[in-house]
Amino acid sequence: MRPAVLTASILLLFALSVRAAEPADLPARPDKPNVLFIAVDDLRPDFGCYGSAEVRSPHMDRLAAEGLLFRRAYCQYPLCMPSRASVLSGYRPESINNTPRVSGRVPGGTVTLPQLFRNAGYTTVSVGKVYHENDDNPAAWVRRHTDTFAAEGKWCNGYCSGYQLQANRDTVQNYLQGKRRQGLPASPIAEITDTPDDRTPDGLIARLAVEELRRFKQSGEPFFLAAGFYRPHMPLTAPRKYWDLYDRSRIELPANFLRPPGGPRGDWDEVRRYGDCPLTGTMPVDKAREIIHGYHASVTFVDVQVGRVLDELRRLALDRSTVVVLWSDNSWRLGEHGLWSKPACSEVPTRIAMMLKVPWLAASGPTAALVELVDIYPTLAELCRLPAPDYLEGTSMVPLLGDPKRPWKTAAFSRVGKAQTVRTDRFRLIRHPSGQLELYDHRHDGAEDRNLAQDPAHANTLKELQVLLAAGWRAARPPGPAATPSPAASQPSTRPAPAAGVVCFGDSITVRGYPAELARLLNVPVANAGVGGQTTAAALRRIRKDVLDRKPRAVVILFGTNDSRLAEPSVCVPVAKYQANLEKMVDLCRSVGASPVLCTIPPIAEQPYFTRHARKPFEKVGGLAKALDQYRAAVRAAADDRKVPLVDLGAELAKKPEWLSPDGVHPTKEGNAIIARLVAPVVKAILDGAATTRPAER
Ligand SMILES: [Ca+2]
Repeated sequence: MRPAVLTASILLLFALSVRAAEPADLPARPDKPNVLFIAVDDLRPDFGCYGSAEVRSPHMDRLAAEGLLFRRAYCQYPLCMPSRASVLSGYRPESINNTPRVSGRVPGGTVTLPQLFRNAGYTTVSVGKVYHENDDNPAAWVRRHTDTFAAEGKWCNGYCSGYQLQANRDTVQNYLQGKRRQGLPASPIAEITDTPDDRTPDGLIARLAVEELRRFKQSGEPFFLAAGFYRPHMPLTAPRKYWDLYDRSRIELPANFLRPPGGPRGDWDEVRRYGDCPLTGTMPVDKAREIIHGYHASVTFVDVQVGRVLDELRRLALDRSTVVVLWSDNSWRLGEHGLWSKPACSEVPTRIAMMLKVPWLAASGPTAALVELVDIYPTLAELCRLPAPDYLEGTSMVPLLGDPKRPWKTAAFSRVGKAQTVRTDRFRLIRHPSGQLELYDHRHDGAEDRNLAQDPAHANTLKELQVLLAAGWRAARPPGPAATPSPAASQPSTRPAPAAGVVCFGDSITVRGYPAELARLLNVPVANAGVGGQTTAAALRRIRKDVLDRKPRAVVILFGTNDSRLAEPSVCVPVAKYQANLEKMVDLCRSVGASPVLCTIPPIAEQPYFTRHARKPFEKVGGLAKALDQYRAAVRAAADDRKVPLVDLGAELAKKPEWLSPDGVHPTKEGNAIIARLVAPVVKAILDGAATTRPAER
C-alpha cells in the first residue's frame, strides 16, 4: 500500500471512528421547540414496548424506542377527571380538592400547562379528550376541537362513545345516567362494525391533528398541540379489522381472576352500567374474554391513530423540532382480582403508560425510575425553557433523559378520595379511610395477591412506609441539581446524612444552586438542603434529617418566598408564625452546636409573579412589596432576638437586578454567584471562629 493511500485509509478510519462515537444525526435544539401532547384514555402499560407479546402497538413502540420509555410511571388519581386536572394544572389532586375541573376550581394565579405555552406565544390547540370536560379551561387554547364530535352527529354521545349502531346510540344515555338499575336497556360494553377509522371519534381526532400539523408547517408558528384519544376507554368500539387481529380463543384471563383480594378494592359500577354486564356477582368468563379482546383491539386501533399523527409529524420534518409526550391518565383492571374498574389505589389502576421523545437528545430509555404524571408539566416547561410556576408539585424528568439509571424519586403517591397509597421501589402501602392497611412486596408479589399488613415479619416495613406516606411527596423527591444533594430527597429516612461543614437550608432559591457556588468560594463541603416550594412550617418537619443529623458548623437559613404566598391559604405561613419558626430553627441548630445564619427574602418581580398568583390578597395589605417587608422585618426581629448573623438579601439583591431570572422569583446562574458572594463572608467568619453574634456588615 502506498503511503498516500495508507494515510487516506487512516484518515477515513479516524473519521469513521469519530462519527461512530457521536450520537446519530441529532438536530440542534430549536429556539422554541414545539410540543405534541398525546393523551390516551385508560391505557394500561401492557402493550409491545412494555413487554406484551400479545398486544400490537408498533407506532407507540417506535416512539418509545426513539425517546425515553417510563416503565414505572404512576398517576396521582386513577380516574379521568382528577387525573387530567392534576396533569394540566401541575397540582396534585389533594391540593385542588380532587377537582374534576380546572376552570374556576384551582387557586387563583394558577397557570395551566397549555396557558403557560400560550402566554409564551405558542399556538395552543386542543383536539379530543384533553381535559375531561369539553369546555374546561377555554382561555388556555387558541383553538379547540373538543366539541366537534357532538356537532357532527349523535354517534359521538357521552364519552365520545363511537357507537355506530342506532340501537346503541339510542341507549347510551341510559348507560351514562346509570338507568339500567331502573330496568331500562343500556348500550353494551362493546360493538363491532366495519366502520372506516375516520368515522370514529379517534379517527377524527387523528385527522384533525394531522390538519393542524399541516397548518403549523405552513405558518411556521410554534405550537402546543394536544390530542386526546378516547379508546381504550369503554365502550370498546374499535372497528372490526382491529378485533380481527386477535384470536379470542387464545386470550387468557389473569392468573388471579378469581382470587379474593386481600383488602377492599372498590366496586366496578362503571362496567355494571352497560347493558350486557352482570348487575351483581362475577363477570362470566365469556364476557371477560370479550372485554379483554375488545381492549386489545382498541389499543391497536388507537396505536394506528397515534401513528397517523406521528407519521405526519415526520413527513413534515416537524419531528426534528417537536417534543412528543404520550401518557395515559389512569390504567384499568382487566379482571385482576375479578375486578373491572380503575378508581382504586392498587398497582394496576395507578401504573400508567408514559413516553417522552426529545429530538435533540439521543434515545436513552427505558427507565425504571419512579415518576409521576404531575412531573410532565415541569418537564415540558424546562425543555422549552418557559418559566414554570413556583407552585408546581412535580419534578422535571429532564435529568433522566441523559441518565435513566440515576437515583430518582424514592416513592410515588396516588389517592382515591381519602384512600392514599405510596409505591416505593419494592413495596406498596395502601391506607384506607377506615384505617385498614394493605402492604404488598413487589419483589415477590407483583400482582398484589398477598396483603402483608398483618404479617409480623413485615412490621418494620409497614412502619417505615407509614412514615413515608405521612411525610408525603416532598420528602421523596430526587436529589437536587447542586453538588451535594439533600439527604431527605435521595435516601430512606434511616440512613445517616453525610457530614457537611455548611448546610444551606431553604426552598427553591436554594435548590437553584447558590450552595455549589458557596462551596467553591469557601473551599469547604456545602450541602444543598433546599426543597422547592417549602415554607418554614414544612421545612421544620425535615430539619432533623436534612440539617441537624449532618452536624454542620454553619447553617444558612433562607425561607419566606413561599411563607409569604398570601394568595394560597393552604401554603401561606402568617408573619408571626414565620418568625417563631425561624427562631425554632435557630434554637435547633444551636442544640447540635451549629451556628445559624438568617437571610431576608430576596426581591420578587411583580409582573411575572402576578401572572401566577392572585393579586388581591396582596392589595389588602398594601401590595407585594409591603407584604414582603413585613416578612423581612420578622427575620430581622428573629435575628435580633436570638443574636444571629443576618444577610439582608432583600436589600442587597435589590441593588443587583441582574440576579433575578425572568420568572421573577428565582436566581439566574449569575444570581447564584451573587448570593454566594453575599453569604460567604458571614459563613467564613463562623468557620474561622470569628463571628459569634453579628456579621461585620450589620
Ligand atoms: Ca381515563
